[in-house]
Amino acid sequence: MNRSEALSIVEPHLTKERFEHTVRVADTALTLAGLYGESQKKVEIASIFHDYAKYRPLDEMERWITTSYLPKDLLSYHHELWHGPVGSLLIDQEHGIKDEEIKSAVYCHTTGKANMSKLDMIVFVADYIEPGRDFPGLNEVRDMAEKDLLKTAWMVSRNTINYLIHKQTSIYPDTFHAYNDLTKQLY
Ligand code: DGI
Ligand code: FE
Ligand code: FE
Ligand code: FE
Repeated sequence: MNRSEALSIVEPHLTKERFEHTVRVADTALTLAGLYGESQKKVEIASIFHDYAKYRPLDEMERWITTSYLPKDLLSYHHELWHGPVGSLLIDQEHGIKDEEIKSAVYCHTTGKANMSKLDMIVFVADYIEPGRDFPGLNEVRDMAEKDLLKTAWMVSRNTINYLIHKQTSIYPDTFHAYNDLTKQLY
């Protein structure tokens, strides 16, 4: 599957804004792949499909979680967390994408997880720093993305947890697992 095939598969599943975000995530992720020596092919497919399930009806996502191998604890957290795991399943079911590294990067792009691969970190970071985003402290993260991928993933994880605490929302265990694992690797 090449870039334009992948883009034409995801486009009808996304809003115009979300599709434009997806293209920017792919471009950002490809730059990171060049900087950190990751397969351009895998990075391209994973980033193009990362939000594939974003607009599936909630009852459909709930059904996939209930009836598949996906962890059931997702159902007791915010539904915004479902589209990564469900997306990793649907790209296989609906488009035959069976590469476990690609599926993993789609799976964990919102929360991160322990033991993230280089590909996981590239998609996780690209989703956060793509040029259409505007978060507090983002320039510091963008600067770090040119120097140290692990440290950048750590900053994304830290900022996300800080933001969620500020919002007084519950935090999914994988979000903490990502932060703890990256912290242990760095400090
Ligand atoms: O799909 P996108 O909007 O491109 O971005 P995303 O999938 O990375 O994140 C969607 C939202 O999920 C974002 O506002 C941060 C939030 N989020 C990340 N981790 C957690 C979380 N929300 C909750 N409630 N709990 C988490 O652990
Ligand atoms: Fe997402
Ligand atoms: Fe993200
Ligand atoms: Fe995204």
